[in-house]
Amino acid sequence: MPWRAPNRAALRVARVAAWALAGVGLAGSAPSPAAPGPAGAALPCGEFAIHQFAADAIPRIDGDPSDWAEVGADEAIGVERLAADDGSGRRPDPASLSGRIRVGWVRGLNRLFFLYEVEDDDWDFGRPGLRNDIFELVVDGDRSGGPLIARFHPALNAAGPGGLDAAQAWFGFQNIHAQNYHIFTPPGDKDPAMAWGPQADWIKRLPWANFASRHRLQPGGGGRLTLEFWITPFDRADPAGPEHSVETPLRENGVIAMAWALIDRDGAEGTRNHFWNLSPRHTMYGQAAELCAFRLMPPRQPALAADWSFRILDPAARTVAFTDTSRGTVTARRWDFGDGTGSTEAAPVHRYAQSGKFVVTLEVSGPQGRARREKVWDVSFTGDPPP
Ligand SMILES: [Ca+2]
Ligand SMILES: [Ca+2]
Ligand SMILES: [Ca+2]
Repeated sequence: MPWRAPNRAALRVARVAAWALAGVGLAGSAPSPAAPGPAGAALPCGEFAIHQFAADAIPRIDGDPSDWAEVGADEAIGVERLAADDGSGRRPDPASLSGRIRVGWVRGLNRLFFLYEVEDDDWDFGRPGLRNDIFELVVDGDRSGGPLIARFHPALNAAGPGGLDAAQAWFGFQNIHAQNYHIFTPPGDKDPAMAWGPQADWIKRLPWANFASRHRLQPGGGGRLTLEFWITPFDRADPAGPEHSVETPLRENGVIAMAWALIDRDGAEGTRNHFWNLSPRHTMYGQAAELCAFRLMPPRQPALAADWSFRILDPAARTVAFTDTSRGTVTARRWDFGDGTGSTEAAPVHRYAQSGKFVVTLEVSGPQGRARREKVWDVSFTGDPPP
């Protein structure tokens, strides 16, 4: 079923309880709106930085961390920031677990990149099932809040209308408006992660996710794991498939909700197990309001780069709305619409007197200098002329 735009009433309801709309009752119908979460909703921890990579510096998912060198130490989150969430405030013993995690994004891609560099004295992997050292990651891209796993749905096993059984809560609710991944560190022969919901067959594959790790670890031994991956945050991850789902649009300076826990299993029978949590709330794994705030950072050293977008408002009248989308500090701009006219506005609307195909140029200037961006025939009202 195709996605259709939500009406305004639905959006208003969504702001009240986006998580409730996201799942049960709507499964199998059109996706619920990708509404923003409650503005400024308080999250119990943060704010952490998501480093912005330039389009020509996107990390390659190969387990080689060298492409992350530009991420500053202030943008890395050390394992020492994690703690037990039982009120004790205990933190990991560096002899048992240490390292850091870095998160990145690229403007224009709805993907979250991670570099996980962790040392453990006793890597637990190679056994079947969930018995593994695990990086448990929870993402709520639009900060919809509320529960995200079936077990926490307030109407689970409730009598009467609105009540759901465990299967309904699983297929109609789990991981839909926010997502939980149990990433195996390292996976050994397993799939890289357990995606904890009925979207598992597609959500952890390309193009929505990609994982690679490098290590020389043996089960029960110590050492360093380097894991590199990306995932896609979804406002709605529909069990019916990606074509029914809505990615979270990532925007510069936007704040998403996210947290993770390192489940460190040490000792032959897991007698020394720890759940080291970035959030102070234990149940963040299934309660999106208990996640931390992460900001999608602007570029560290934005060079001046000219760019612009356009939208044809009326093809018959040939009116076009242009928008300056340049990066860097712009103090002056000059449009050449390709028909002998121009403008100095940031977002001019122009009417072309004649039909045709146009070469439009924007030149911007500021303290960093001057830049131009020309687009050939993007603005066209007719087919191509004969060669
Ligand atoms: Ca890499
Ligand atoms: Ca350990
Ligand atoms: Ca371990």
